[in-house]
Amino acid sequence: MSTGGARPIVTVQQHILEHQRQFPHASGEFSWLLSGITLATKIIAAQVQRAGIVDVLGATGEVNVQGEVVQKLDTLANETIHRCLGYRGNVGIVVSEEDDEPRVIHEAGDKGKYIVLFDPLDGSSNIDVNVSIGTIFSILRVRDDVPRSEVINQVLQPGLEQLAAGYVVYGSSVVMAYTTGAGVHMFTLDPSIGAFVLTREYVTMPLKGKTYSINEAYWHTFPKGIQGFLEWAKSEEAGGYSLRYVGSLVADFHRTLLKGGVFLYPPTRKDPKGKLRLLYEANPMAMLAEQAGGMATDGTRRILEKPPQALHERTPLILGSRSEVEKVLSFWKP
Ligand code: AHM
Ligand code: MG
Repeated sequence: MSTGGARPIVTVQQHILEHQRQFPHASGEFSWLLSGITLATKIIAAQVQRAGIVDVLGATGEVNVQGEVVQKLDTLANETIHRCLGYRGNVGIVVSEEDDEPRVIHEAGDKGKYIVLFDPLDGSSNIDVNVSIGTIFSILRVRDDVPRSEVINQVLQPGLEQLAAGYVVYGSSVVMAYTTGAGVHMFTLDPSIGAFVLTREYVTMPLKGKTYSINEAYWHTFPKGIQGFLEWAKSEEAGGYSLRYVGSLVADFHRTLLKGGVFLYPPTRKDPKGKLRLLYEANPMAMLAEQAGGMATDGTRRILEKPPQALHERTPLILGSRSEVEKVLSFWKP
């Protein structure tokens, strides 16, 4: 059909359906699962945009399994995702940053062949102050070689096994990025029609950038090599880097993906293994980064190759343009 010369409008649903033919795990079920995630993020976006009008700001008074203060929007986002995925027959296990244990939805057979892992609302400290926050997700397939009753062993798969990964950033506009291993694609939520519309296909991360992104307040507790890189980045020799740090991984990664540069969350005195979680923060971002031509490492190995040992395991994370990540590694040998 002719579009009369105008750019065709493609929604995320259409895009997934068309593209699933190109990858080996193609099935209508998989796009059904992804559409559960997009539905949840639209509901979360609506809540985020009305924060302050409806009573969703502030803390719940609880502390999660990671020892962090739980915000009302964290809980709301978590339950929204569970509600949207709970009735999709193909979801077997759901893992969330906000839950101590995985939730088993379907225990056997084809009815639950996917595992969904997510951080429902990343960047919680920014919720109350109208700064960008996000949702991160990762999808794995249930393993045939591990009994379904061994739920934790089912979930502890290295990032290379991810079938898909993505995020939604609730910023000045709401943008979703996803990959199924065939490039990174971006969609912007058009609030007037309630649909994510394709805005960028096959996104590539610039090979080099001019931004480094780190919480430099922890300087004195960083490894010497990281301090060395930061000194270099500020030197005349480096040619003029800028520091940008939102404090929401999703927002900092989104900028790095589009503009290049490097994001760092190294070991600190408070978090000797880094702060970010391997399964639902580092792994999905690493898959997106690599699919866009970038790199993701913990300083010693590729993030996607790390065999996870625990559900809420943390990892150091150096993520971004190849040139900058390699530069960091030239200073830092853990
Ligand atoms: P959260 O998932 O509890 O929000 O924590 C993760 C967030 C990331 O979004 C961000 O990169 C990091 O924590 C910021 O930590 P810090 O305040 O130590 O710089
Ligand atoms: Mg998070």
